[in-house]
Amino acid sequence: MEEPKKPGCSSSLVVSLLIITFPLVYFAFFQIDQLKAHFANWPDIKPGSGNLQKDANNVKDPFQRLMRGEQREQLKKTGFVFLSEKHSDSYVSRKEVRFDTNSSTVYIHSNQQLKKYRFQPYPLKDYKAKILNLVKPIEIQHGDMNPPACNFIHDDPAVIFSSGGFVGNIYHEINDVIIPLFITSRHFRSRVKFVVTDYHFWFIYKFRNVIDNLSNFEVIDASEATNGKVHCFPGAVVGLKSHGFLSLNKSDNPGGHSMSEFRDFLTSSYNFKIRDVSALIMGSNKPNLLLLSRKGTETRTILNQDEVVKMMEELGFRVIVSTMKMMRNMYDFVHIVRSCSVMVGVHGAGLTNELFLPDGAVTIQVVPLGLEWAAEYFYGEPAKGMGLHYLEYKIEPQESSLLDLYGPDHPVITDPKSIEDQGYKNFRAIYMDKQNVKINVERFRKTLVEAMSLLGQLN
Ligand SMILES: *[C@@H]1O[C@H](CO)[C@@H](O)[C@H](O)[C@H]1NC(C)=O
Ligand SMILES: *[C@@H]1O[C@H](CO)[C@@H](O)[C@H](O)[C@H]1NC(C)=O
Ligand SMILES: CC(=O)N[C@H]1CO[C@H](CO)[C@@H](O)[C@@H]1O
Repeated sequence: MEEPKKPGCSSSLVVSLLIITFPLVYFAFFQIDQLKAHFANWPDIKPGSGNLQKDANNVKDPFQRLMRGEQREQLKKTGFVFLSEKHSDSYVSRKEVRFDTNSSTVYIHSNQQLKKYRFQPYPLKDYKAKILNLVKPIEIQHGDMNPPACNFIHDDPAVIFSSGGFVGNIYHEINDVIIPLFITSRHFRSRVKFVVTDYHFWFIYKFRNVIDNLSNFEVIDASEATNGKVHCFPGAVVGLKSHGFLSLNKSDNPGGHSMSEFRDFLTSSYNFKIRDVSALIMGSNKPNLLLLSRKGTETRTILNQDEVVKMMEELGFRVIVSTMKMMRNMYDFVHIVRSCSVMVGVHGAGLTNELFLPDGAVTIQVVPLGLEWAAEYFYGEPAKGMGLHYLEYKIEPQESSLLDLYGPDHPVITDPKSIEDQGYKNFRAIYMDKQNVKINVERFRKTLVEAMSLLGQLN
């Protein structure tokens, strides 16, 4: 993905549009003890002391794949590289790494002059100010110093990353952590340990199917709870690589990881039986349509949802309306998504679930006033990259709750751009946080008919 194409759109606008709601109290729904039992059988880490000599000779390639050219030469020569890229900073060491979780410092001893790097291991580098207090920085000390003794010695390399930031919002969970984790670690072929700063157990649990299929080992919690522990690894990647919003670039490092590979990986991790939408709509079954309901969020909800559902049913869809309760169980929910030929939602994080739709399915985004660009950029473009059909239904002023609030002649209605130009905070407060939609069912019907025809259900 490229940077925002829209002229005059600032970085802070981009990220702020992303931050939709704050952590749903996910863990509250789980019996933590029971779940911990799930992890109890994973290979354990070995307690130890003293020094670790072994370098990661057996895993040279996975490190080298993360960079090219001069940097790769530097890695071969010195064993380490600091990578400063567009979306993230990361540090790669093929030499022994000691991570003191208490001070959040990574030590790599060598005879070279001591160098220090400090960064947040979270791939929203472009939006540093926004994640400032949400991601604990890591300091790297490389060179001539006295590293602390090891409390734990590991035989496999580590990928160290944060599960803080905007985790709690599904868009960010997948965009900021899960896809970058896949990009950074897939080619280690599960012989890699994940060390998580700003650790949230519920997050690791929620994405256990994905994480279990990227690493053979128990996730290591590097948050405050484990103060005073020094973990030693034969090599490490600190920080995650990102290729841009909800996307993967096959040509970029480490190479070969495209959106289609990521979707294959999801298919295997979640054990999806169906790949292509054609397998769903064979025979006389009505195609399933998932309507992402934002009821309970009080913004960007469909005020006449019942009427909309009725129209969809009349057209021949079997409509499944998502509820908050349904979404709490990730595994079950993504299987529901996979059973659908069409997913419909008003602009918002729920549309991230398009990742789980079968190939050839249709995403329909309802675009409220003022949010055309964000809609296209965050969900429309990515949908096309996923092998999905993508349709938009742009609402008209009559369909926005803002019309009642401001009247037809107010610039909020007539010229959203002018409001945006006055600053993002106010723009967001109006268009993102205060806008519901009352859909013109007759007009929307045409979009649904188009979806039907894309599915080959109309002659
Ligand atoms: C943890 O870090 C704090 C502050 O840097 C330090 O005072 C304390 O001694 C450290 N604790 C351990 C067990 O190393
Ligand atoms: C993908 O990566 C390559 C190599 O880094 C780069 O030249 C290209 O511009 C990237 N494509 C996109 C769409 O970002
Ligand atoms: C448990 C699980 O989902 N394993 C899968 C992980 O990924 C590999 C390679 O894609 C699959 O073959 C496994 O079935």
